[in-house]
Amino acid sequence: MSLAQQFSAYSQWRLAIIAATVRFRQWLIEQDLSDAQAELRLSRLEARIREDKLNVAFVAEFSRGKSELINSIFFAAYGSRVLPSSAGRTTMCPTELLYVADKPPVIELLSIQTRGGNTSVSEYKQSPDAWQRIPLDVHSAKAMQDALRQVSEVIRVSPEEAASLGFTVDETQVGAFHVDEAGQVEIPRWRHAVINFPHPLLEQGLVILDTPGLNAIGTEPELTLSLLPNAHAVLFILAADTGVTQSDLLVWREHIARNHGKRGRLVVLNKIDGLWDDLKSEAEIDAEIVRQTKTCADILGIPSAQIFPVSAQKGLVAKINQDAGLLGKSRLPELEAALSDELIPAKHDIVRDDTQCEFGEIHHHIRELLEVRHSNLNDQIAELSDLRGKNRNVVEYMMGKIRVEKEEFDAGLQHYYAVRSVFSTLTNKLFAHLGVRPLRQLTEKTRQTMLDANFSRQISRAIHGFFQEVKTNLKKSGDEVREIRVMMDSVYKRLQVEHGLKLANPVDFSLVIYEREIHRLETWCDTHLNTAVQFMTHEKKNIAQKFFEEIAVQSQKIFGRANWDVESWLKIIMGPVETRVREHQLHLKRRLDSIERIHEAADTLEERIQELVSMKGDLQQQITSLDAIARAMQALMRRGEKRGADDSRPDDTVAQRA
Ligand SMILES: Nc1nc2c(ncn2[C@@H]2O[C@H](COP(=O)(O)OP(=O)(O)OP(=O)(O)O)[C@@H](O)[C@H]2O)c(=O)[nH]1
Ligand SMILES: [Mg+2]
Repeated sequence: MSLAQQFSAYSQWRLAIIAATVRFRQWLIEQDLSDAQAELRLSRLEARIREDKLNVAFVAEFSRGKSELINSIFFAAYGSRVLPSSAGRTTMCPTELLYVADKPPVIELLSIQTRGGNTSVSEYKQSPDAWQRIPLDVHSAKAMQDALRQVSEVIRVSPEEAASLGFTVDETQVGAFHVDEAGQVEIPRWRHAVINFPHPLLEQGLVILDTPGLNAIGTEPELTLSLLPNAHAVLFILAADTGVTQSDLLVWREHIARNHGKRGRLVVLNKIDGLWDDLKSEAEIDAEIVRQTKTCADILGIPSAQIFPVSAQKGLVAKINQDAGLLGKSRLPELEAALSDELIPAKHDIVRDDTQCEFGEIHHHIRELLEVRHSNLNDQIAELSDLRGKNRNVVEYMMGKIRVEKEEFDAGLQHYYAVRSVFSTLTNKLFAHLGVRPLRQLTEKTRQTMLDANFSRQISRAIHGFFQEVKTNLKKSGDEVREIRVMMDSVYKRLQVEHGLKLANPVDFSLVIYEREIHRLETWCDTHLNTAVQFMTHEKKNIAQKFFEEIAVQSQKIFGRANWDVESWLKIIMGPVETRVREHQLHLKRRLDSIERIHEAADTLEERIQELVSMKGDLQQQITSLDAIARAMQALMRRGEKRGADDSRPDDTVAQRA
């Protein structure tokens, strides 16, 4: 199956899960079983799956054929080159190709002058006004090419301005950013481009990142700290005509080998058509490709099998002309297969784990509630059945007994209210460390220290201090999480011992993944920033500040996610207690009501028992439906597990069975 087919099958599977989630939510509402917690968790799950993105980045030195490879893998159906690809430097700024449905097809461009300030691209993404917009006419290949040519635009500025924008101006005539005869330096016109493009794969959540070669990667914090490390797959491209040059090796070591383990990393040896030779036999050509692949593998320090030799250009031509022979020779299908093998199963796992966790817990919670109701009804039926043939005195005695039980339970609730107040004190303490506001204050303080700094040591110290405090806050939050957990443990136990309300143990929560992400940012700073600012100049201070801004944005994101998770966890551990207490209160009230009505002879005993039996029937029906929903969801999960997602029918069994 081609990448496009696999991806689309995966998307269908994802849609089926969303549909099942929506139906489950509706069912809960119809059955009057929904509560704020279930509603919140299911709607968040649905939003997460819906917005789920798959990021693929193409990284290499200039002219290795990144853009051509993107054209041949994703855009051949347009019958021509969509992204500009030509000899020399072509893609001048990092370019993201994606699709957001509520925007028209458009290219959004951020001017290179914005690099003069400290605001990072991530931050600019929050302010749409900063971007220039060029509408995209997707029905005309020619118009589209013209518009997309923007990513190759350059401007000429003075050497001083180029330096102030972070370009290393070369004294010689050969460097990438050199001074020409007129004393000017040619630099990219744009800092970043985002192309909103209704391509079928992009519509399904694929995001493609094309990067410019050269040192652009090293100077854009968003690329280094966010876009590349967060990509689900990174393709590193070499070219057969150049082999592995020093600068290829630098890009590989700095940005790929370090950040990306084997998973999600693909190395491509492009332009193998350069080795095709009519005077050589096929076997000789193949042997030459094997030899070149091995050389590259040795230099990069990876096995030959991890390198995919292809011809992006011939692959594109073959697809456009529907020439199967040439396509085979281009070896593009092998690369596509490897890419989808990297991407799709990893994606499946993430979506499946997330769904299983959220759906599983809500299902468990509701199932438990229904079982409690069921057993309460049984008790009540037994209680009333025992009264058959008994006289008024016995009824009175029973009434008194239930009243006492109810009073005792209500009195016991005082303890529960006290616990609630401790719980909110502890959570307030937790958010004082984990909240985004304290982080914002810390960021501001660090920013100010950096601005005032005159020596590189001060900058290093400011950044070090920032990370120390962030880590301390995370650690303290972890301690508070544990404290809350211990307290809830005792609440759960007490409810069981004193009132016989059985609850499964409160779930655990850990902040380890967030600690790890902060650690990644810190390690990066330790290895890059500290050496970069060793001898401080104005430009270096500027670079350090820009990187710090990106670190601040990334840290905010990490803390934002941690907050979100903690909030859900707090609801998850407190929710069942609230439900059970409420349910038990209702149960006692119902028991008392029925017996009072029987006592006043407003209802006969038999009528009341009949009513309870019919309620039990309804409840059993609900349990059966819920089990069917769970089975259907399990089947849907298994479908994603076993066959990849090759079954593309949306699942409708959930609704039918429910
Ligand atoms: N012979 C041959 N040429 C190729 C192949 N792929 C790309 N090229 C050529 O290599 C040149 C550079 O290709 P691009 O796609 O612009 O390379 P890039 O990596 O995007 O380069 P920058 O955008 O400058 O960073 C163009 O002239 C392409 O036509 C290939 O498979 N075979
Ligand atoms: Mg390019």
